[in-house]
This record gives sequence, C-alpha cells and structure tokens, in this order.
Amino acid sequence: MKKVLITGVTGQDGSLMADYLLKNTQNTIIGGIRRLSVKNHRNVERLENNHRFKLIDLDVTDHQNTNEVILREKPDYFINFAANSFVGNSWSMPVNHMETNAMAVLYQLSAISKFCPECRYYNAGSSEEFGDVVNCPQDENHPLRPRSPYGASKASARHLVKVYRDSYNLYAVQGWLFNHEGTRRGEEFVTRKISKAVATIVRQIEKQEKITPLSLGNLDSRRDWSDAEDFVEGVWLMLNNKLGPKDYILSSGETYSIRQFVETCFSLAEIECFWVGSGLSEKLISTIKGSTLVNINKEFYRPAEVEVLLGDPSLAEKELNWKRKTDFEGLVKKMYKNDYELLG
Ligand code: F7E
Repeated sequence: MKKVLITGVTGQDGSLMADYLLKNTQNTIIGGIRRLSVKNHRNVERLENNHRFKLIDLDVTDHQNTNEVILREKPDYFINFAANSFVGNSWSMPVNHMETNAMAVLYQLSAISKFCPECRYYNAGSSEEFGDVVNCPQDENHPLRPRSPYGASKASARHLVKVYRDSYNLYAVQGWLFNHEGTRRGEEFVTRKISKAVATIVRQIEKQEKITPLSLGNLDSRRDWSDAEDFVEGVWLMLNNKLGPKDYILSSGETYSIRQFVETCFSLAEIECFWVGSGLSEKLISTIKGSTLVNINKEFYRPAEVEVLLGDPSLAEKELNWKRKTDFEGLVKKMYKNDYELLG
C-alpha cells in the first residue's frame, strides 16, 4: 500500500486520478488543495468518507508550504495536476502562469530530491508546448515552440523535470497530454462551452423559449481531443514504467476543428443547421425557425493561436500498452448527454 499525493485533486484530472487509483489499486490518496473562500469540492465530495482518501492544505506556489508537506507526508508518488490551465487567460496573467505551472514544479522537485528522493514524480505537460508546430503528427521528438505564456510555462517545467531526472537521479516524468475533456471539464474550455450551450438550446426549443446563441472565437483551429478518463490511466502507467522514467505523448491520433465539434454536437442533439457568412459575421442557423445558434465574438480570439494539434500516441501504445477507449463522437455524446441531464 503506497501513498500517492495528488495536487489539483478537486479539478478534472486530479479527481479522475483519485477515482482511478481508489478503484484499481490499494494505495492511499492524499489530495492537496488550496484553501479558497468559496469551497469547491464537488468532484471529490463523495470520496471524503473513504478511509483511503484525505485532503490536506497545499498551495503549490508557496515554497515553504511545499517543503513542509513533502517532508511530513513523504509520499511514494507525487502527481502534480495543480495548474493554471486556461490558455486564453495566460496573456493577461503571465506571471501567475509561470509561478503556478513552472516555479511550483521547481519547489516540488527540490523538496523531493532533499526529503524523499525515492518518490516517483509526475508533472502534467501539454501539447501547447509544441505550439507553432513544424510536423504533423507531433511525436516525442517534436521541438518545443510555445505560442502562449501558458505553453512557455509548461515547456519551462519540462526542462526542470528533465534536469532533476538526469542530474538528481529522480524518477521524474512529464507526459505531453493533448486536449482531454469530459463531464468534469471547466465551462470556459471550448468543448464544455459547446456541450452546455447545445444542451441549453435543446431545452429552450423543447420549452418553445427564445434561443440563446453560443458565442465562439476561432472555429478553424484544430485539436486532438480525448476523454480525460483514458489519460489518467496513461499517467499511472508512465509512473510505473518498466523501462524507467520516460516522457510520452497521450493523444487520440485524430484532429478535428472547433467547427466540427460544434457540428457533431448539434447533429447528436438532432438539430439541423447550416453556416452562413464568413469571418466575424459567420453564423450557424437552425433550419426550422431560422434562429441563430452560433455567432462569432472577437473577444474569444487569442493574440497567437496554435492552429493545429495532432499527437502521435504510438510510443505510449507500444511501450506502456496504453490505448484510449473513447473516440471523438463518444466523447461529444457523453459531454452533451451529461449537460442535458444536468439541466433537469
Ligand atoms: O481552446 C478555440 C481556441 O480553451 C481550444 C487546456 O486543457 O488543452 C487545453 O487548451 C481551441 C483554441 O483549450 C473559443 O482558440 C474558439 O484554439 O478549449 P480551449 P486549449 O487552449 O487547447 C491543452 C492541451 C492544455 O494543456 C490546456 O491546459 O478552441 N476557441 N472559440 C475557443 N476556446 C475557448 N476556450 N472559448 C471559445 O469561445
């Protein structure tokens, strides 16, 4: 029975990781949380009575707090999912992104190397590190060319993880996780924004109410989307790799535009529609009443876009025996159905 410390445990990935480990291992889980004035434990509420799960205070941007927690708990595994993960915000809060996503990693690695060097460490890396891509698909050798302060913070963390692996002999890894979504996804991310808006529109049609159009930014960027539930398994495999500490890509190996996500979601909701106009005037119109379902708002465009992401997961499939279970349509369906049911 090992001790696994998970930061960001109330978020999508942290809570799914806790669920996965409680179900598939005998390990005890310590969830690190940052105290906020408003309690946000929804994703882990049902775990709070589990004797193998406990919550502790850990603010990853606090060096002293990080040292104290690692010295006191001496975990066998440390999984860092705490991050400022919203790329769109990172241009207005670059310092916060570097402190939360990179400096915090340095605090953790330095504390682990001093107080529990046998601890296996995972940091959440991102396809945003590839940024302005030069090859498609991207594999583990693709250069790091971040386009956002967020991407730069994750690339900096990657260098730190590698330095601690090579120079301090830690089992430290950072997977490149391509976009991963699901029913616990934050509502500011584009997939959840779409699934929630489509569910709302369906309810409005059912109740013959006025339709609230969904406002989006760039419809033509492309992302490689997977189910976050599939990824937590991949992370655990990376932490228990017979080949030793190594960084892998987790992705679906398929890429779709935001426009295709929108079309798939409306099609699953059985709403017929068509696009009109172009650029900022483009709209998605419903065939039946001619109402606007989607419009474009330049507020949601980014100063620098990552135009296309497409990951090659073959190394993880071959060496870790990892395979995703949910495909693109299955993911859209799961998210839409959940949001429709949440509306009651
Ligand atoms: O944007 C476009 C936007 O915010 C996806 C994070 O988990 O994955 C995520 O980062 C795309 C971009 O995710 C809207 O311009 C259009 O091209 O859902 P997103 P992201 O930036 O790809 C990576 C792997 C991470 O590591 C991150 O932490 O959608 N887009 N219209 C929009 N995006 C948003 N959010 N809202 C819009 O209205």
